[in-house]
Amino acid sequence: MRVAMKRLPVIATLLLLFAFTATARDDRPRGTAGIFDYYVLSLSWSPEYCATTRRDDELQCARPYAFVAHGLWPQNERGWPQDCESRERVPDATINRLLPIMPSKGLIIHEWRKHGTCSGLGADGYFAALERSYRAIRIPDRYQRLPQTLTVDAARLRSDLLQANPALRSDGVVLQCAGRYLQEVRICLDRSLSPRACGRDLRNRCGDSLVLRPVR
Ligand code: U2P
Repeated sequence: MRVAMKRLPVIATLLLLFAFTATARDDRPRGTAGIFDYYVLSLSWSPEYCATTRRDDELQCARPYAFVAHGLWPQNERGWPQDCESRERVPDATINRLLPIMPSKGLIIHEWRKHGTCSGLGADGYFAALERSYRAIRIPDRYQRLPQTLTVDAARLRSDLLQANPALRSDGVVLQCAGRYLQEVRICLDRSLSPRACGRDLRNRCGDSLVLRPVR
């Protein structure tokens, strides 16, 4: 009994530590499939990803991709649900069909587990929605073939995108940068995949002028 009492502070410290690391590791509770407000279609500027991220992803970075599909994220007006319950796996045929626009098998599987499971659509329905929303966006020619680094005003990039896609709303497009470098364009869509305004927590993270690494 006395030994147990002596160990009490140690046990209490261990319990506190465990509780703290569990919270730090995953502060987002599991979402519920199908319960969300809208979607964010996230387009990644592949040259930036390939220049800055350590990856074993030969396919994406061995080829001259420009904007690739990062994901279609079920989103709430604040925050987003993730890692919803599902035992479904992404069929190989779906992966192969997706690779031309989302050129990483690892990313496809990750996006399904983290976001797709929350769509409530099942893997086929989710990736069909992702494909449909990606293909509906017209990327202006200027950004498809970019042999040299391009420095461009954020306002110009936004207006080019809006001009090429008149249905998009200017409050439905947000840019994401790392320093001056463009990483992503995020486009907000309602649950039927029509353009809508982004939630207030989705903010532009680029300065007035930004840099696109070349497509090679
Ligand atoms: O921004 C860093 C990563 O956080 C996840 N993210 C971000 C914003 C948002 O609205 N929804 C969202 O999921 C993304 O994580 P990933 O899907 O890449 O694991 C994003 O890359």
